[in-house]
Amino acid sequence: MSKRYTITAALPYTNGPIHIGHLAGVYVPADIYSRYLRLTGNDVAFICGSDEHGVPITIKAKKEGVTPQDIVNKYHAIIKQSFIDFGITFDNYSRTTAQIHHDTAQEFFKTLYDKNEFVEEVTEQLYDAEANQFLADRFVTGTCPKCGNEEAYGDQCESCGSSLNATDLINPKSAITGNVPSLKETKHWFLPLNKHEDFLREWILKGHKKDWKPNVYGQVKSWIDDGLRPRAVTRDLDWGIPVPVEGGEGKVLYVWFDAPIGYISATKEWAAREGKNWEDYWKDEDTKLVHFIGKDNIVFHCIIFPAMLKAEGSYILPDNVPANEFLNLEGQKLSTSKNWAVWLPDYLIDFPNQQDVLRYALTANAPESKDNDFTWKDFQARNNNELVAIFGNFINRVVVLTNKYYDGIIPAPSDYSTIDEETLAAVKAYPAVISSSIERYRFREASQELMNLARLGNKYLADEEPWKTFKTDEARTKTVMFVALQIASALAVLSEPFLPFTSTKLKGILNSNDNGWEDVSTKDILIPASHQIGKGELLFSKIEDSEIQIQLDKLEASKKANEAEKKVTEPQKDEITFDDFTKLDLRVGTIIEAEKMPKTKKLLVLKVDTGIDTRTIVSGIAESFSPEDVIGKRVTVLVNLAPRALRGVESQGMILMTEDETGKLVFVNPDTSTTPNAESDGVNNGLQIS
Ligand code: B3M
Ligand code: ZN
Repeated sequence: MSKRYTITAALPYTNGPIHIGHLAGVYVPADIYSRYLRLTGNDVAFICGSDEHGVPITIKAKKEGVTPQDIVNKYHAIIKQSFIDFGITFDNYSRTTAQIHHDTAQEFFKTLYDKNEFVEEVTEQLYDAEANQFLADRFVTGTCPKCGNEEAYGDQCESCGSSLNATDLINPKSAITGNVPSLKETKHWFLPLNKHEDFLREWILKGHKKDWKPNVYGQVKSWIDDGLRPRAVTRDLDWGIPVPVEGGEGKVLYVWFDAPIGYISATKEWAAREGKNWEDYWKDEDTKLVHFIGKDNIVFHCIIFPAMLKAEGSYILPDNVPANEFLNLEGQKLSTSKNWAVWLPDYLIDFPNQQDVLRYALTANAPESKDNDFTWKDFQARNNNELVAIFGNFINRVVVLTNKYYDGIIPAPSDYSTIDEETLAAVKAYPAVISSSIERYRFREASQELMNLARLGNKYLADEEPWKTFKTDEARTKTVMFVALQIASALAVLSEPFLPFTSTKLKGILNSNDNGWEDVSTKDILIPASHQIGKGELLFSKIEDSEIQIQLDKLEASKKANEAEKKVTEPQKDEITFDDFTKLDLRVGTIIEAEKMPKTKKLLVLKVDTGIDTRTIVSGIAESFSPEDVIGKRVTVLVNLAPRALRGVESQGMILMTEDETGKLVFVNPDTSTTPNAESDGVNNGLQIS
């Protein structure tokens, strides 16, 4: 029986392209679910759009010397195209700078304001006097009071997911000037989440939310158990949606207040275009609302937005929020700023028309219950060992043999053997098996069930060997090929949510597009005898090691660039005179003994023959060199540095070190033959000073 669904996918920030982590975490699962619901006859509004407000965009605009609108216009177009390229079938992909969104968000705010759902309060907020700017959200970083993450933001800690007020941060630092912020009074409107604690506890913890994923339910429970606090829903910023009430001049709606309302405004926009009633999708209790997000957005979709909807009073609440965990790349966290990512536009350049390969690899390895790692080797294996060797190989054999034996005309079967009947019965079971996984948001599992159907086809052909019976038993061969073509037709239908481009191609090859999801389990014949199929084409092609190496080299280059960038070039110190310099007594010495300083990670205790004497020098090079590495090494020694006690050992001098282009610690190499103690202009104790 058809139901109505509103499916939302997190609105991507428009301060950069999207990468494989976004696809794996949010957009591919949401698209699989939406395609499946449509295929099974439901009324679906699949909604998304660009999240165009928020501090990251203003930071990027400042950095590039353009306006925030320039930034969002650029990336809105890039992101929207990426979703089209990867077959993410939103019914509407809108944007939060659209007028309809400004109107909807301001109206929503005004409704809560008029219902006295906000607490209006003048509080002290973090302020950067030099930048003349209040510091909220990404304008300030500091240590998370919950988990100690030192790079938490003013509104959220991405490490533990906690939502924060900027004044919660320990050792806050302005992201604009680096200054320690001061406090300054300002008025804001707060949503008193504490007032909604009982409702949230009832709705989620006591209510029927046991079917929420454990990673989601667990996070929400811990926040509610910790006690909820009022959250500011306005900001002293100039980029965003103006606060539509008295006293709101110079203030905008907090981005996480306006963004989720973006789902509603995008639905309105779509419904108006399609002649539908948007309220059916947001105010009808029979509509099922499902939010697809990453785990860092759980608090906003399970606590804050539901509290807003509840306070407004006329909206439905989410039925489920199947948040995924994070995807890592080659063992490291995906990072936009470190360019440690696989950007969707770049992928399509290197792997043209292979969107389904990435969709499949990301689904089969999705971070559904824990963070997971994307490796190019796994990507290659998923393609070569599954898509090519199982799915593609089966289809290719069926199509080639049908064309070779029967000119592409499907032969009529004779009586089915037991194996035929068992195989066709197994095929009929797959819609329910895959449905069960999809309906529980287990898309990894569902994708493997689809691959099992292709395995069934391969096994059937391998067991029945029509290429052998063709010469000896015409009737049997026709029956086997007929059965194999039914399996191929089932794959064409059931693959659509996962491999939409392949499904379309396969339906074209079979010249058949009139089977629905349920038909695979109800119809005895999906594709009839005498039907003409096409010549066929390879659905997938092998990915060579060389193609993978190119990707690994790209990441290596990113790593090197990051290391080079990390080497912050310290500003030059205060100028000294030549006289100051001549006070330094630099000698060429030789390390004759070396040992690690007990209980320390960084220190080596060295015995150095300085040419004057043999002395002990403690050097912080243990993380770069082992004692064996340095014995016998000629080094540059500052011998007239006042002795210092380090961990109880007196160090009588300093060995000069520097860094090479990769940031690795190296000795200042006294590669000179001049004997020590030669005093003259420009030569200071054996070291050539140019
Ligand atoms: N713009 C995405 C993020 O936090 C955020 C989602 C909004 S959904 C209403 O990466
Ligand atoms: Zn934290």
